[in-house]
Amino acid sequence: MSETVKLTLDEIQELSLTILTKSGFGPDHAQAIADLLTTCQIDDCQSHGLFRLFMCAQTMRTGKVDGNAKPIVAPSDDAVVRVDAQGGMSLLAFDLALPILIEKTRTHGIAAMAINRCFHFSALWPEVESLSAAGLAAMAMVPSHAWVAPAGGTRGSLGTNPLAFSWPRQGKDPFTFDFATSAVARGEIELYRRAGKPLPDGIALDKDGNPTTDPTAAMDGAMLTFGSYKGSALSIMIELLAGPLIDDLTSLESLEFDGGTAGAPYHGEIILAFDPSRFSGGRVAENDARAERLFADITEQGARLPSQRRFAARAQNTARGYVEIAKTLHDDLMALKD
Ligand code: NDP
Ligand code: PYC
Repeated sequence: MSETVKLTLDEIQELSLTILTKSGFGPDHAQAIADLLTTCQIDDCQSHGLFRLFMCAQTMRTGKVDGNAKPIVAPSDDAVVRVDAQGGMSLLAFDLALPILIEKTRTHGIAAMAINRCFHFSALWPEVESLSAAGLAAMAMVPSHAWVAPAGGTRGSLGTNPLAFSWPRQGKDPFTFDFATSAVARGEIELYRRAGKPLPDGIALDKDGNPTTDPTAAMDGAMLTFGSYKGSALSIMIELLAGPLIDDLTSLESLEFDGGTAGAPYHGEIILAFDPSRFSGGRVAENDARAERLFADITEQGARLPSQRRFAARAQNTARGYVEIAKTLHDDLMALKD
């Protein structure tokens, strides 16, 4: 990062709440979003921290999101908890249904949360980590807007479709990964554009279907999936599980709904949770030890586990009580605030 500005955790909250409230979010949504952005910024997730305030403000400008939506959980006796976000941002819906998902997972061994009719702008790791903090393994998936070409294609059919997973570890940070199935998140491409830097090769096509390293051309063209046809197939799976399976929109339909207004994607989300104590034949401790042996074998050879960078950033930023963000980002946020 070139020139930076230091922000205390209170300053992140205050800046977020001011911008969100000024944009038109009611107090509950503003607080949930500010908490999430603070969590992401402490963990040094630049593409889904304070930077997301622009997307939140723009989504409110579209007039499509309800800044005071009150999510509703549908009663159910089975292992699926459905929560209707009522056209608001997704976070309050997740928070409302989380204790029910945990209870259902403990009852049935495996359970799912389906969030419907939500606008979605956020990273998924805080959600799966709230489940691993309760001793459960968890996965989460969402579509987005159809910005990503399928392997072999040239135009956007798929979303950037993140997949997140978290595995609880006794006395340690969980094993978590959370990544877009596009080669990088759309937010990363926006950060390259803001910094005036070219993209790495192999990430995007221009509008004529030619490879490009120009972030603006990439955003006007199509992004590529990671891992060629493998990432493409995973992305299609996410479209299906977090779209038609739960009676909600695909990324193609989300982009149509957006109608060129540049708001956050509007669709559903699916979260799956597993209770290890119900799967491991009464041998939780032995199976935990086997998982730990695997993690040790990985790290002993110099490889790092996903999320280790993030946990190190959390420890550092929490200890010193501030984060650093790009001055250009800070300047633009101050302009949004005033
Ligand atoms: P990255 O390509 O940076 O990958 C992120 C994951 O890979 C993290 O778990 C990261 O851990 C891990 N990782 C990175 N490098 C290594 C390495 N060398 N060895 C092991 N693990 C590694 O992120 P993306 O750009 O794909 O996605 C960023 C965020 O964007 C995600 O949080 C995602 O949820 C969010 N997103 C949200 C969308 C939405 O619609 N809501 C859409 C798309 C993305 P670490 O953090 O420690 O580096
Ligand atoms: O970075 O691709 C992305 C993204 C989409 C919605 C929120 N983040």
